[in-house]
Amino acid sequence: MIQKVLIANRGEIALRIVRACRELGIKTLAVYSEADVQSLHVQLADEAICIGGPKSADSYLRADRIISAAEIADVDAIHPGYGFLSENAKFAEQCESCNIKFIGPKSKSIRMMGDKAIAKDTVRKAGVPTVPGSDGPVESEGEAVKVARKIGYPVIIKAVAGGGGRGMRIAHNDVSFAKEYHVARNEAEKAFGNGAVYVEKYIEKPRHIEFQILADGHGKVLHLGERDCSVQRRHQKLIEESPSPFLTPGLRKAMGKAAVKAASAADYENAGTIEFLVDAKGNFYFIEMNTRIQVEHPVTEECTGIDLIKQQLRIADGLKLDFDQGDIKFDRHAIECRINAEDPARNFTPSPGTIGLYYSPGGNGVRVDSHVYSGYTIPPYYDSMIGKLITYGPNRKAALDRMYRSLSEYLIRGIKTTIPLHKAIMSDPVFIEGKATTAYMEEFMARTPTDLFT
Ligand code: MV4
Repeated sequence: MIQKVLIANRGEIALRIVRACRELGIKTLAVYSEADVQSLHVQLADEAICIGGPKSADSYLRADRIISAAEIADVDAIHPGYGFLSENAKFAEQCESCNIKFIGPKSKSIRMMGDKAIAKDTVRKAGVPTVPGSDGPVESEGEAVKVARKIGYPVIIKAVAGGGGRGMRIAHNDVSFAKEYHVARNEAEKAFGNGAVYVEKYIEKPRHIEFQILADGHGKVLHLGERDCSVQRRHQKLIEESPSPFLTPGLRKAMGKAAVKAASAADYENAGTIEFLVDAKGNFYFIEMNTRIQVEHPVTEECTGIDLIKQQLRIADGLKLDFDQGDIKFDRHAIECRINAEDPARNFTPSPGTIGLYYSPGGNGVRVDSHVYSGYTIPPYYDSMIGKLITYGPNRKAALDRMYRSLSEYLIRGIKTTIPLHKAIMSDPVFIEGKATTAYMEEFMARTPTDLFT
């Protein structure tokens, strides 16, 4: 049985994992960088070990130091959180070979789903709809342009090693294709050390809808419904909600089935997410699988009442999921706003610094996942998310009204945050009507005076 867990992460997710472990009677070891000494997860974990300098490359990405800390403190398992080493197949493998349980899927599944062309091919063969395009990576410009002409412009060129929107280029005709193909290859080579790309039809203004999966090590694979993540900017999600205001019961059922099929095809174990694009007509296409717990997991937790981090720990312990698909109730609406230390009126420039007054909202139907507090200094080395505000209620209107109310109560002085932006979005008719696509943020920023955010 898992008795002690090393948390290979920082910020709100590290704190979230400490909390789940504490409720299960599991001891925790925090590892932290020199910039995170005053972080709440370090204070609240049972033990803490400093693993290096402020830069991620000197600390949270140092697999060797993390595994050394795990051995010194004699932990049974490592929870990687999201980002950092969470989707690093080599790290999962190192944990496995050191007899430390990696709380996540098998390294084989991470590697397979990390290659976006193999992932697509695997789920397509299992009968899951994918976007029309090349069969796997394209080998030359000649082959690539043939595929582009066959499926018809516009097309999107994606890096096999990419994901999350990194290394993607759009082309509208043969001339732009020739250029974008080479840009995509060069960018992919530079960013991932792997220039392989594949081509697919570009779906215009799609919705980004993902399904939460839980799979145990005994062959049971369940989905916990969807999250609509269409409100994003430069591939950073800002708002996620469930259920999606766009899905009909029929479409939801078909996508849920497809998500379970996709995870089963990956021989998946633990928590994961199947990402789909959905076009205006309601056609849906698998695009990729995320083999980690995600930032937006609380949305699903508040809709279903299922604690996903506890389920991850149970699954890692070899236990069976003790409920079935039919037992999962979807009787609430939940929404999450990511609170970033950024100035939305100044093109989202990061706003690190010391928080003066901090007062977080509460009351009915409100959850705040955050590691910050009055007097906390946000270091400039990591991403700018300082908290997540989640509200829920019996229906979408109740959850949205509660979100506006909670945003109005949330006081963070001394730095700029995305709170005023979220208030403006909660008041926007397009968002309120549930009409947001992935093009929403760009359109919203273009028609909204930035002084609304100051
Ligand atoms: C696409 C797409 C349209 N067509 N694939 C973005 C995140 C990554 N997981 C996949 N993404 C997309 N894939 C096809 N075939 C649109 C997106 C996409 C996007 C693309 C370019 C610029 C902004 C975007 C915002 C959301 C989704």
